[in-house]
Amino acid sequence: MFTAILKFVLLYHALLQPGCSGWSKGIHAAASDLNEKSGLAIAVMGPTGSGKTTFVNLASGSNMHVGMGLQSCTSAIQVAPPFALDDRQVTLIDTPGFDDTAKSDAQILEILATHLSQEYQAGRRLSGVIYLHRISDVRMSGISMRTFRIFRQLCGDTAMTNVAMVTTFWESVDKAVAEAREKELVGQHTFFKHAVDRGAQLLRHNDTIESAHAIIRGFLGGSPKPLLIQEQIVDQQMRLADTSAGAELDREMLEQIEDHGQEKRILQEEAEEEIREREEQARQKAEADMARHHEEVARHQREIARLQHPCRGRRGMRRVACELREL
Ligand SMILES: Nc1nc2c(ncn2[C@@H]2O[C@H](COP(=O)(O)OP(=O)(O)OP(=O)(O)O)[C@@H](O)[C@H]2O)c(=O)[nH]1
Ligand SMILES: [Mg+2]
Repeated sequence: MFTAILKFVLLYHALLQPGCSGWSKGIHAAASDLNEKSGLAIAVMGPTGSGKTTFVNLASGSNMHVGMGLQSCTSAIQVAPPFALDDRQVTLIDTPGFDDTAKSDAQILEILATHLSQEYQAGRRLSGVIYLHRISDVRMSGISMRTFRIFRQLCGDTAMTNVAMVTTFWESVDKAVAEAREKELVGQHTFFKHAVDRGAQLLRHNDTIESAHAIIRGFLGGSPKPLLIQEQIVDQQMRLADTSAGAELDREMLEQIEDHGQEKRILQEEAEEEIREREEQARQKAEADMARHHEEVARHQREIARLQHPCRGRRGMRRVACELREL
């Protein structure tokens, strides 16, 4: 199933290059120029619109295209020019977000997997992964959870110590509300608890350079670790569809297909019920029309009979008088 879907989306991907891909393509070429002397490499991931490109721009002083409307923006990997932080050279890797408006999650996973395995094969390791999540989201939607589950399988438990779960959009929400949401995120296994229990940091970003740099500083003392997907594709020679992230995506897609099937069944039942109701209403109307018609006919027949026999129904002298008048 996944392989077929993946083939389709790759073909689709080849035909379609949306929105701000011009930028992305130019910067994508720089990915191969990234060498070990650049120092620390950190990937920034997360759902579309969570602020990945904004974060990378802010921290690195770049000017990559940021989404302004409802459409997803970054459609390919973008490697920002390295910048100095303390005495290290930091390279941030901006990624397209899951739940993209123009690309399926399978396409996004393919883009991430291709880049990550190429880098790993070339001996370049990530020192960290930043996963952004909007604290302004009223609830952890099904899409956010799906995105996070795929991300978890992409990193694997061992690499979680090199992950920072970073919440964004703090200034867009009342602080008490945002703090309550943060508590919920870290308290539930279906949300971020699983990652935090395995060593991921939970941090806040308040959209300033200082906060972006403070988050990155957390990685300076650590050592690079391969992500699970890198080991599975490069070391274990697995096909993307068979990797943990690929299998997770496959599961998510099957669930979605089942949900759609169920939704379709409900809609079909509702449509059939409506047709039955309309048919019943039409039948009742036809019966009422027919009864009215019979009543009209009967009335006309009574009128005709009265015209033909005007004295019928009268008795005694009144009938005699009537019949005399009719003569
Ligand atoms: N208020 C607020 N707005 C933000 C923040 N981060 C990003 N934005 C805005 O959110 C919008 C989307 O930001 P992007 O940086 O393009 O998001 P992205 O995660 O790169 O999105 P994709 O490229 O589509 O995956 C832009 O209008 C940003 O200005 C933040 O921390 N606070
Ligand atoms: Mg972006």
